Amino acid sequence: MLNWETRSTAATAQDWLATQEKLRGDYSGCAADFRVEQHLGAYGAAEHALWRQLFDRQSKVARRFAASAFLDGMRNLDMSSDRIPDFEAASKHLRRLTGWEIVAVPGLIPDDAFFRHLAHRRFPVTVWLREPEEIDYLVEPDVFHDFFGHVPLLTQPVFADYLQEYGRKGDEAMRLGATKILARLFWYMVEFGLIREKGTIKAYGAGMLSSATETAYSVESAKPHRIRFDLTRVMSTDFKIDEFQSTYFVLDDFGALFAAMDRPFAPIYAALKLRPPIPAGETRPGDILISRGRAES
Ligand code: HBI
Ligand code: FE
Repeated sequence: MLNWETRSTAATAQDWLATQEKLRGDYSGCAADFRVEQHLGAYGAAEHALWRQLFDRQSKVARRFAASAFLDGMRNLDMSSDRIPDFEAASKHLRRLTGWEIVAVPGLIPDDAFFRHLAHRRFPVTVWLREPEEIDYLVEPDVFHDFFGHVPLLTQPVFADYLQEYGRKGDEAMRLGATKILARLFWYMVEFGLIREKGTIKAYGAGMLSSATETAYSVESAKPHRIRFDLTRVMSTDFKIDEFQSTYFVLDDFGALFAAMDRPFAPIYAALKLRPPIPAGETRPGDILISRGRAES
C-alpha cells in the first residue's frame, strides 16, 4: 500500500521543507536539486537483512505476477538479493541500457525537482530503508519501494522514454495548475500499471510490486475494475492513496503509453478542469472493461 500526498513546490530546499508537515528523510545535507550521497557503508547489518527479507518476498510475488519487462529488468540490473544495492553499480547498467541513472535523495522531493530529474533521465531513489515493523505498510517511499519497484523498468527502452516524457511535461503542467491531472498518469501508469501479455494480466507498477499483497489483488481479485488504458480517461480519474486501488488501467504494450504522450496536453488540462474528476471506483460509457469489478465504488 502506498500512502503519500503529492507535495507542493518551492524555490529552495529550505522553503520547501518549511511547508512540509514532517518528512522522514534527512534533508540537511542535500544539494539544490535534492541530491545526497548514498553512503553505502552507513547501512547496518539489520538493514541489509531487512532488505533481503523484502527482496525474497517480493521476488516471489514478481515471478508469479510481474510483467516480463519487469522481470527482464531485474535480471538486467543483476540485483543482488542480500544487500541494499549500490546505486552507482545499478546506474552503470542503466546508462548502458537506456541512458538513465539513479540519483540518491533524502525522500520525497518537490514536484518541480522530481520532474526535472526525470526529464534528464535521472531517477530519484530514497536512501533510507523502512523499519522492521513497517515491513507491510509505509507512509513515504523508501529505498525498497523506489529501487525494487521503479528501477527494473528503467532498463526497458520504451518505458524509459515514456518516463522522461512524463518529466518533460511537468513544467507546463505546473504553469497551468494541472500538476494533479498529470500526476494521475504517474499514479495509474507508473505506480499501479497493469499490462496484458498474451491475454494474461500482469503487473508492472512500482506501487503494487513493492507491496506484499496488492500485486496479487491487482491481477486476480474480482473487486477492482480493470479498464483498458486511455490517456484522457486516466488523467480524469481521482485516486486514493491509502487503500488498494479500485480501478487499474491496462496497457496492451508500453508503446501505447509512449505514443499517447505525443500530443499537446494543454487542451486536455483545459477540458478536464471544466468537469469534476471521475471517482476512483466508477466506470463510464466508453470504457473498455477488461474486467468489471464487483465492489461498489
Ligand atoms: N519525490 N522522491 C520522490 N518520489 C516521488 O515519487 C515523487 C516525489 N515528488 C513528487 C512526486 N513524486 C509526484 O507528486 C509527481 O509525479 C507529481
Ligand atoms: Fe513510487
